[in-house]
Amino acid sequence: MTVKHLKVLHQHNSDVNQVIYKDGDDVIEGLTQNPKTLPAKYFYDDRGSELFEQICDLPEYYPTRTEALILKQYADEIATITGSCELVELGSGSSTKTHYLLDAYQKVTNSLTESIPDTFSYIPIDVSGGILKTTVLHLQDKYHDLSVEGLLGTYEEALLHLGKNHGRSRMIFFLGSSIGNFNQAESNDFLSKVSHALTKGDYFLLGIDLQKPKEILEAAYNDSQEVTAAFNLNMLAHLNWCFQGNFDLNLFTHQAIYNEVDRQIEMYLYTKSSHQVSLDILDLKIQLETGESILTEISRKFDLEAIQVQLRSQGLETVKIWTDPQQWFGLVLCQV
Ligand code: AVJ
Repeated sequence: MTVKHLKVLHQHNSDVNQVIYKDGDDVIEGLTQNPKTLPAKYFYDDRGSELFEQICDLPEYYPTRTEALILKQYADEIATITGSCELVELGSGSSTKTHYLLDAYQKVTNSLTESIPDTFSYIPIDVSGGILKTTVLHLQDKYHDLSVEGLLGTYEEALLHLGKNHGRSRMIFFLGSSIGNFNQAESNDFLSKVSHALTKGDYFLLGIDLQKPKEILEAAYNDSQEVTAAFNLNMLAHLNWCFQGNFDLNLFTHQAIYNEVDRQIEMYLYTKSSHQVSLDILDLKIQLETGESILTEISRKFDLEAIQVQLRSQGLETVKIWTDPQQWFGLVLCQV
C-alpha cells in the first residue's frame, strides 16, 4: 500500500484502484433465491462510482441537488451546534457536498481561542478505491490545514476500525439517503454500529430522501438519458470481473418502480430471454427465464417522524432537522 493517507481495511484487497469484496457468499445467496436479488454494494466499482456521479447531475435525480442546497444553507449552523469535531463520512464518494461542511468546520476550528487550536480532521470512507484516492488528493490540495485519512472499506469494517474516539468529539455523517438501501432490520443494525462508534455527546448527521409523488420518484430512477440503466447494468459487468462471470449485459433491461406499500423504489434487471449464467469463481450456475427479475436495489423513502423514532431506539436523539422548502429531502442531526 503506497498511497499516503489512505488505509485499506479489507485484507483480500490488493489493488487500490479496484474495489474490494471478493467474497461473494452474498451473491450466491441472492441469485439462488426466488425472486432473485443482488446486493446494492456491487454497483460501486470505479465505473459504477463514475456513473453514480453522472446520476447526481441528471435533471430528474433531485436528491443530490436538494441535499446540497440544504447543506449550503445550513452547514454553518450545523458546525456551530456541534462545535469543532472529528468528521467521519460513510460512503464519501467524490465528497462534493462535503465541501460545504468542511468550509463551515474550518471556520469553527479557526475561531477557537485556545492557545492550541484543535486539528481539523476528516476521515472519508468508501469501498471504491479510485474515487477515494482522487478525493483525498484533491482535499489535501484545497484545505492545507485539514488532516485527511481515507479509509478504503465497508461501513462495517470502517466503524469497527474507528473504535471509540478518545478525548475529542466526533461527528459521523451519512449523506445522500444511502441508508435507504437498507431494509428496516439492516438499518437498525447499521445505526447500532454507528451508535457504538460514538461516545455520549457525539453527533450523527443523516441525509434522508422523503416521501413524495410516485411520478417524481420513478422519473428520478428511470432517467431519459438512461444513465441509471447503465449504472444498474454495470453491476453485472462488475460481477463478471469479480467472479469470472459471463453475464451478457445485452440480455437485460433496467426498470425502477415505486412500491407504495413498502415506500421504496425497487430497481430491477429483467431478462429479455431465457439463458444460463455462470460465475466460475463462485462455482455457481443459474438458469434465468424470459422476463425474470433480479432486484438490485431498494431505495426507501422516509418520513421525518418515523426516522426520529428509529434513531432514538438506537440511542440517537434528534437535535435539529433541516429540509428544503418542498420537503423533498431532510437532514437530521442527532446526538448520542
Ligand atoms: C446512493 C443509494 C442514495 O438510492 O438514490 C441512484 C443510488 N440508485 N439511482 C439512491 C441510486 C439509482 C442512490 N443512493
